[in-house]
Amino acid sequence: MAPCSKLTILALLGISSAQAIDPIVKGEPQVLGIATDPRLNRDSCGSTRMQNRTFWTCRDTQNFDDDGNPTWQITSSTASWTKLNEDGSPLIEPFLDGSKGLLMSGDNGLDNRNVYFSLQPGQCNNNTAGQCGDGWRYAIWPDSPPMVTSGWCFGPVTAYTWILNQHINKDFSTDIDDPSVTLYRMDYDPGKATDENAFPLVSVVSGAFWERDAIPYGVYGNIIRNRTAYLFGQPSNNNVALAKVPADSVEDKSKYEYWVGGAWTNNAPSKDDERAKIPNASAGGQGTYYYSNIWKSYVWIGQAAMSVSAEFYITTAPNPWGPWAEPKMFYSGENGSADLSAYTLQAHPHTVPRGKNQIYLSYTKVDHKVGTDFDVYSTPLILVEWE
Ligand SMILES: *[C@@H]1O[C@H](CO)[C@@H](O)[C@H](O)[C@H]1NC(C)=O
Ligand SMILES: *[C@@H]1O[C@H](CO)[C@@H](O)[C@H](O)[C@H]1NC(C)=O
Ligand SMILES: *[C@@H]1O[C@H](CO)[C@@H](O)[C@H](O)[C@H]1NC(C)=O
Ligand SMILES: *[C@@H]1O[C@H](CO)[C@@H](O)[C@H](O)[C@H]1NC(C)=O
Ligand SMILES: CC(=O)N[C@H]1CO[C@H](CO)[C@@H](O)[C@@H]1O
Repeated sequence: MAPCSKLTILALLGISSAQAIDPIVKGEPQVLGIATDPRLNRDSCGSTRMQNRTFWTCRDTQNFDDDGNPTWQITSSTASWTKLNEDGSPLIEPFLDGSKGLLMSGDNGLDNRNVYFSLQPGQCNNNTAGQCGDGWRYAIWPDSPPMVTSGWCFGPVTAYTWILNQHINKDFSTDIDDPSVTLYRMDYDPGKATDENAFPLVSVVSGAFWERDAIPYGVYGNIIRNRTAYLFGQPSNNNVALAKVPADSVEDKSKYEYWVGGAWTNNAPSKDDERAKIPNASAGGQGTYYYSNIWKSYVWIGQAAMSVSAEFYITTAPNPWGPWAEPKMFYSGENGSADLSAYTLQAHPHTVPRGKNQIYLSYTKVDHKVGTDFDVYSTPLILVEWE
């Protein structure tokens, strides 16, 4: 399939103007099936496009045993590839069991045991889960998909992900509310790749790109437009703040600017600075930021704060810094049967064919496997049409 059109390039350059819009769902959203690597039980997948394929990163991953039960060993992050149709939409295939969905593939190492985003020294990296042996673990979990900063259409691809150096107890409580943040870089050259199952190589740019108690810009979401990376951060007080940096200078902290009190400044605000807060920039939970070419609008889609159900919210804005509209609920998906029934609500804007007023959604659905002690995780994929 053709990786890029002239319109894509114009959109990346940010030539068109922007506006806020009022999204209305057209008809009944369609559940297309699940996105799955049938070998794996895992959660919290997000996706980005790398030229002619979709690249996914996910959180905690277990293998299934022969009875279809998850095995004990946890790997804190893994990756996957999926295929696209000629028009850029996800390739939905029939599966052997009669269902259908999006087949995720790729090599997560021997017995799927490679941690994709490496655990750093001091993060109990003697095991793939970051378990420290006393109920505590370093949960090195991506909150948003990799941000591609070059190679959108051809040539080598560079991408980045910021991850909180999160230290949590069994009950998810933490001893550090706002941990430091590791910046990971991914490098991949589709034209030169000889093994289609190999993933982009990951390296650590900095284990503390944002220091402890700083605003974790980039962790909560990102948008690339006009060769600028807009990076959203949400510290533990739940305020959403914004920074920007030229897309080719992500690793250079001196190039960052911060949105404070309605203007850009070179001085990073403190996490509790109310002037850095962007009202209504999300509904509070995990989600996805993007720029919609058809709406000419910035969009956030995701979950409400403290929710564990598959209720999708949306808000839009003419600029990344707002004003953002009041978030509204637009779709309620099937909840899982487990207590933590649904989370990691995501949008997949890069798979919307040119000219279509649509969005693809996914979430982590958690079901209790009847007659066992196990929870199983799935990733339903939904297509929404807009008026
Ligand atoms: C990993 O290291 C931690 C911290 O040193 C230790 O408590 C834990 O028992 C180790 N785990 C394994 C599986 O060796
Ligand atoms: C994607 O493009 C590469 C060349 O850049 C090619 O080798 C590969 O077969 C293509 N894959 C798909 C799924 O179209
Ligand atoms: C794109 O960036 C350039 C240079 O930073 C700036 O002058 C221009 O106003 C920006 N365009 C838009 C649409 O934001
Ligand atoms: C999912 O759970 C929420 C919260 O309990 C509920 O409001 C919603 O109706 C449920 N969705 C479906 C499709 O049952
Ligand atoms: C849902 C939500 O957060 N709404 C807020 C949008 O912004 C205005 C102005 O700050 C608030 O009053 C709303 O509560």
